[in-house]
Amino acid sequence: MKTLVRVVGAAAVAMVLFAGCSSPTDGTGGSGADSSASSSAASDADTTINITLGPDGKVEPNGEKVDAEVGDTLTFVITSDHDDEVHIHGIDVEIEVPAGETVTMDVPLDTPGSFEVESHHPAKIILILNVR
Ligand SMILES: [Cu+2]
Repeated sequence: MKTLVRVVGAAAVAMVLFAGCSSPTDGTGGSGADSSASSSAASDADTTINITLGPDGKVEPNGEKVDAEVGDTLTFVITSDHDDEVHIHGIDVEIEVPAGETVTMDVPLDTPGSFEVESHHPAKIILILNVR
């Protein structure tokens, strides 16, 4: 038992050190394993996603699916006619959008999965991000 505890402790230290030189916020344990072999470096990894919030609680886009790949960076350009937030579930990015302003934010994708992007006022699904 004591030996086991010591081993676990050492592993935890190693993970902290490793995390220190990459992203401190991922914590998903990666799995992945395959990392899609060749990856064929699909030229432009950057995609711009334009989002409009309002008027009358409408959102644009409105529930569309967006395919992306791990390693892509999505540039969100968000305009709202009211104070709102755009929340990317799973990635836990929350973008504050003040009334009448346009906010631009780059979101690097480092985790595969399906993530809902939603507004909060009102709560609507803007798009669904499928990251592979
Ligand atoms: Cu949310």
